[in-house]
Amino acid sequence: MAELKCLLWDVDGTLADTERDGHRVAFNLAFEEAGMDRRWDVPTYGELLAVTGGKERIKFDYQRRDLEPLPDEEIARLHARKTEHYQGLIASGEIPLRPGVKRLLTEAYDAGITLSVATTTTPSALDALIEHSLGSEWFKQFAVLAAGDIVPAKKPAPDIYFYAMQELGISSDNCLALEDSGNGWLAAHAAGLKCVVAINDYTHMHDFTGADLVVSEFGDPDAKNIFVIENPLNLDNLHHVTLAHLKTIMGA
Ligand code: XBP
Ligand code: MG
Repeated sequence: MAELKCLLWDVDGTLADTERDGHRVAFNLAFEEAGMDRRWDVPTYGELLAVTGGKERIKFDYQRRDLEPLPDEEIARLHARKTEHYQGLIASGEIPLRPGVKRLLTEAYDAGITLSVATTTTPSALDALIEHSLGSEWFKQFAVLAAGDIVPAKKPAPDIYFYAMQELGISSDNCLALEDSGNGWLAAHAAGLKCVVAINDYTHMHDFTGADLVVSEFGDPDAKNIFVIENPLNLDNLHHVTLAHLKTIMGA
């Protein structure tokens, strides 16, 4: 029976709802500062989330409007400023962790489960979220922070998961991924991982067929019940998601 030894966490949309009020706003501040008239409203940004990675997303926005592409160096400059704005927004403390995230992280860490991150976002954006939303003591509680351009192919490619597992020296038989989006689920699945999905406003219409559990959020014991969207293993007591649930999924 496969034993749960490691949790691989996605970041954006999973640890915190960073996209609408964090990344999106930061892109727009960078566009404004650069004198561009482009602004990404909430629905438009939802469409652009089809492409992961901020630089790739800017490029995609030009492609899909049949505009002449921006040079890569200009995209890189814009994106660097976007990341600085994002760090400022995160430092202001306006984007909390999602319900149940800190509880589940703590429960797993205390039980000796290795914690790691596998994300598309830029390392300095991830660092800001850990420092301001979780607390800097968490830097040493994650064994590996796999992020951004360290692999050339971003999610839905499985590469960032393969990279994290290689760094950890662990196989997919002993890891479970936590995700929020269709691209994240596809990446985890292609890496051979079991996967629990906590949806959000941008991802609730995505296709999660085959995921091991799909819920509205991880939830907390003293809060309202979570919504269970897909529960193919018929897990019970899903008032909130616990480490025991994750272990059952791993062993199934
Ligand atoms: C997150 C992303 C990232 C962020 C923006 O996807 O796609 O690109 O939207 O971050 P996932 P950067 O949650 O699947 O990792 O601008 O730093 O790329
Ligand atoms: Mg995500």
